[in-house]
Amino acid sequence: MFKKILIANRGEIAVRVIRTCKRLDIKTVAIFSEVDEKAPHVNLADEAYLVGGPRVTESYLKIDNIIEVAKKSGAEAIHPGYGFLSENPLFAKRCEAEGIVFIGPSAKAIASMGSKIEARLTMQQAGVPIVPGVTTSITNTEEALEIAQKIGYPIMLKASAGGGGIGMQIVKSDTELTKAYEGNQKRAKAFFSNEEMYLEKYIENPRHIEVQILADTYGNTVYLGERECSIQRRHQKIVEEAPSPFLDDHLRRKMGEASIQAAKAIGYTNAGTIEYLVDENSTFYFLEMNTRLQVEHPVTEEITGIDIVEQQLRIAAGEPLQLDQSAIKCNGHAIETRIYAEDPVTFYPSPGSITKLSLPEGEGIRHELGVHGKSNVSPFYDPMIAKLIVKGESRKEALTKLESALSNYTVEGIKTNIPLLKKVVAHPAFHKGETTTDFIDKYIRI
Ligand code: MV4
Repeated sequence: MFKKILIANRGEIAVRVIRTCKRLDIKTVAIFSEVDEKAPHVNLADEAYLVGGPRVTESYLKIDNIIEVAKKSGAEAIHPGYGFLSENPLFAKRCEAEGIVFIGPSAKAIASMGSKIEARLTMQQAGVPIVPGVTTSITNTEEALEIAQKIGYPIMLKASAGGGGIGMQIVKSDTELTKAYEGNQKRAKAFFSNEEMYLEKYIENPRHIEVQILADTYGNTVYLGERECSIQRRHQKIVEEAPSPFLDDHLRRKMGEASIQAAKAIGYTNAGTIEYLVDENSTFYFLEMNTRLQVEHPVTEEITGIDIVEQQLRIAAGEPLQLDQSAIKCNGHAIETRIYAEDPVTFYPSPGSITKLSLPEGEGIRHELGVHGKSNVSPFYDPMIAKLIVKGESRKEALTKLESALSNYTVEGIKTNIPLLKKVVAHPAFHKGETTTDFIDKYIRI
């Protein structure tokens, strides 16, 4: 196992990785920007180094500076967390070239899932169901129209380098497609420096269900059940749970096995997530693969009892998985809510100084925190400041715990989305498990 690793991240996820390292007796090296000197991750790590200015491009994305700190501190490996450099194949490659272990998959596996068109083709060939549509890029409007008519409207026009909701558009007719085509292409070019686009059938009001996998470097691959992540706004998830209230054991196994095929098809190693859309008829379609640790990993940890960060470290250190599929059992029900420093109505970020922070405690309540009681929430970074995770024996028990925990959660000095989360969690449709991607629009923002 590693003796010392660098964590190329900040906030709650840096704190989360440090926690597992402490338990495994691994020394930690934090990096920080000029405005993060007093951040919790800096204080908790064994060593911490300033890497640059407040902007992420000057600090948390500055590959040269991060590599320099890794070398100077003697870190053997780098954990990228999520966001930032976690899905940057150039960074993974650079680590390798410098003799530092990247705690994640190979640069090749990252790149193969970064191109959504290539990902679709690979998954189709591996026998993983994909959304009906093309597996090559569309080159002009005429071709787009011809294919759209074959697929049948509504369709979705997506940027191949996109993902997570950016660079995609619903199109309902030939006229709309003609209008949407060039604009979407321009945006794809501006956002991703890549104008490749593709078309898919639009799946209406789907659920968003993802499968967590672990794959070691010896060809052992397992799935750790699924997470239901349908409740989101502006393509950002705010409530996630495991297991999904919608899946039965049969569908769970089918999606789990498809996910193993997906991972094997690209020689995947480390922890990864395969995202699916699931329609009302329980048909599931591959959407994207996330080649990193995800924000919502704690709900899987709660029901499986497996520390996913520990598994990432062991896999990266070259240890074989000690878990086989039959040993992985899911128990109880876990729900995560993401606490954002934002206006609960407009969803605009609300940076500023926290003046008071008081958290509910109790059995089955877990916190992942990126701030403390005197933190200044900076406008330079993602406004997610914490996660509240509850676990109960049943979904009902977890829900009761969550409602009470949210009402005892106090953050003063800044606005947060806690009022919105309370509304979601108290809603009868949420209690019934009617969690589709249109939940917020349908039930909350009336
Ligand atoms: C879709 C879709 C319906 N049909 N693709 C949005 C985020 C990105 N990961 C993919 N997204 C979607 N792709 C087809 N063919 C609906 C969505 C979608 C969505 C997906 C997951 C979670 C929330 C969502 C909210 C709106 C739309």
